[in-house]
Amino acid sequence: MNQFLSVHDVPDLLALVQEAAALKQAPFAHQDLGKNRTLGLLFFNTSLRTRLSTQRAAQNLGLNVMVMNVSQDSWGLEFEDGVVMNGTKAEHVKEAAAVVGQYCEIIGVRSFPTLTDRESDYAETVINQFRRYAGVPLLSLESATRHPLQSLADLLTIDEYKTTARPKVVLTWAPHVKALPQAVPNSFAEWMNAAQTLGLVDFIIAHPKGYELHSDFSGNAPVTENQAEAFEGADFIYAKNWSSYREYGKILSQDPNWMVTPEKMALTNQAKFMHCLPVRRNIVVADAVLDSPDSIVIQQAGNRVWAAQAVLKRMLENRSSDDLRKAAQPD
Ligand code: AN0
Ligand code: CP
Repeated sequence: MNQFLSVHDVPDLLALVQEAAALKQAPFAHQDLGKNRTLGLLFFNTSLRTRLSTQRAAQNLGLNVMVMNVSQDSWGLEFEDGVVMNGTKAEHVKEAAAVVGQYCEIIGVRSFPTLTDRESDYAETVINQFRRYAGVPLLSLESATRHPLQSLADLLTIDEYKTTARPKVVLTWAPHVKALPQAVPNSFAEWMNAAQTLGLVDFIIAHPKGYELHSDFSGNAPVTENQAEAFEGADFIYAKNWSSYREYGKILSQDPNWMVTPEKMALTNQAKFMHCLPVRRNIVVADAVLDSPDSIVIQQAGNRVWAAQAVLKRMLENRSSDDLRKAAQPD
């Protein structure tokens, strides 16, 4: 695997989920794979799970890890080509990414969207510039429009907790006090649509008017504005807030009626409750749901280790450090 930026980088979805499940059973089976090689993790935004689970995954493979909060500790980066750099940005990504690529065999980048410039966010300017200039394989730690390590962990979790061969999975919008990216729901939808094609799930999306995701991500999934109807017979409820794509980055509703409550969970087929975390209690989901035995958010977050480990293993295996550099040459 030369890069992991979306589900499109995964040739065999089921095999990758099975790989993650196998690593969970035998975390240290490939401890030599990362020997004398280094993973660099660059964070433009805050993180708890992604930062720690990816480090843990790397350690399990014997990789060295370097982590940097680039927006705080490094030079301000310019991402546009051909600009006169007479503003506040001290360094161009062209040099910065290439330099980090000299120190690491794989680079991971977390960079949230601006939520103001839709065109630049959906062009994935930041992650694509790293991809162009890093010279080594790139791992998304959540980009402007996607969070693939989260989605892989989500699919592994659904596979572990399903009680029927083809569970009904509901992605439901929920209220929030801040405008949040579409990355998690975009990515979840993209992965669930791929899983549905393989006959693994039945996937449906519920959100209030105006919260439609870009059709590249929602695909052919049924969409309803009736949350209660979506919950009927559901096996998994995946809650997430996101801001509007259409009225880009805007909060159109904070309707508390969309919070996930025990009354709504009672409509389901004793569904498991999922959320990528961090979650705001009693805004997105009621305490009684999050604290119930049907909530699997902690197990879901735990699975981030195996998702990251499976991806790092696929990037490293059967390749020398030179091979990794050659494979990452942009097309
Ligand atoms: C981020 C988001 O919604 O994309 C990160 C989630 C993993 N969440 C917040 O900013 C609260
Ligand atoms: N779910 C997730 O990616 O969490 P962090 O933002 O804490 O990494």
